[in-house]
Amino acid sequence: MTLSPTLRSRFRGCLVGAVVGDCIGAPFEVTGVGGPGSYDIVQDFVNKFDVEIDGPGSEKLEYTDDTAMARCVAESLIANNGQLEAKDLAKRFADEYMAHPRRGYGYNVITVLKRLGDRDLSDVFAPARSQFDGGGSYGNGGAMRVAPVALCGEDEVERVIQNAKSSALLTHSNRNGYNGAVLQALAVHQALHTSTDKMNSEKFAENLLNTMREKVECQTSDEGTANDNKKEAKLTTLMSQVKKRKVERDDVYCQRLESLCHFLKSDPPAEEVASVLGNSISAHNSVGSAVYSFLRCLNPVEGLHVQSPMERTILYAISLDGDTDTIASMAGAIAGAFHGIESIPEQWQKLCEGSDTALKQADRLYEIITKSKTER
Ligand code: F2R
Ligand code: MG
Ligand code: MG
Repeated sequence: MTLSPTLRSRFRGCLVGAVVGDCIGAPFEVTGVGGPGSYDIVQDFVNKFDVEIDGPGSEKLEYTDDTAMARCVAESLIANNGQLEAKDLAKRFADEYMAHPRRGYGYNVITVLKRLGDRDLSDVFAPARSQFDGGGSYGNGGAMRVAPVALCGEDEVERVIQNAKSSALLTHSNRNGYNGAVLQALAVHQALHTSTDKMNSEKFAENLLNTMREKVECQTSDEGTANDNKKEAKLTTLMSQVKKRKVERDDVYCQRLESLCHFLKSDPPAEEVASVLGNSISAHNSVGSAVYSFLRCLNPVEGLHVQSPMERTILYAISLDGDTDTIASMAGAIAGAFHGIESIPEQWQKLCEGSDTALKQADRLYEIITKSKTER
């Protein structure tokens, strides 16, 4: 029987896992890995760390916007005793962007970050609402930074959902943008509270699917207006239209999770995973891949020669190609919350810029959460 890591170790693993995923994945966001499943290229890159860390003038792997924004979320939660304060978070995002604009931010979110810095702004959610002609962004920027919110969820799933949504809405008002953050936060939260000897990857995925179906994507625009009979009739019509492919389903994360559950049984090649679950900059085409990377890598992957499930998760996520830093960062946060800090090689931590800050922030959040629990 394997001993589960302590909760403190899981907090640390989560935030540091997100940083190493971002830093190791970032060089490939620009160059690509040469197509999904190019395990050798990613493995060769990591194998060079041995030489680089001891060599003269070894340079750190730099973090990008994923880590810059996640640090703001953690700082804000620490300053507000574990509570999510949207105004405070908005100011931190704006200040961070103004201080270090060259961290590879999404092309459109920059407009929002500049407006969040306006001292006269009365509604901090307004700039995000006007993005894309009022449609809002569905980029994965809300999801990539949400892990600290999940750490502060304690055992309240509703709180995780609400806070993940609020934190994302500051920049991403499209339902696929903020619901991606909700799914990522739920995955981190569930990983954090699953003991290693009770892990069952299929059940883990089914549980996420049920929560998204019952508490998140069930909320349609006419929510609360129709009575139960009318709702049921509408659902039956909708389902028959979906079967006839007359309308697109708007529960895109449930669709991704259904495919993910199927993949856990069928174990398709990386090309198929990337094509169905996605590997792009949009949240609905990347969060599912991060969750799958974690679950799939609990077991060995043919062609990926690494023993540790944590390391395997990061390498596999990057090997999906596309938005490599973000998919690896999200997968790293989930895997780290499950496997704990001991699973992340010290050498990786030393090489990745920002690991030390993530470690300190994890400890502060852990102290806040455990203190508030004992006081109740
Ligand atoms: N920006 C990048 N990568 C590009 C390369 C950067 C390069 N290395 C550099 O140095 O500059 N990566 C980062 O961006 C992603 C997170 O983006 P976020 O925060 O969601 O930003 P944004 O701008 O809101 O959305 C990203 C793009 O998605 C498309 N998009 C979103 N909503 C849309 C909509 N409603 N309609 C049409 N398109 C929409 C747009 O192309 C946005 O620019 C992470 O990968 C992070 O690493
Ligand atoms: Mg990035
Ligand atoms: Mg990215």
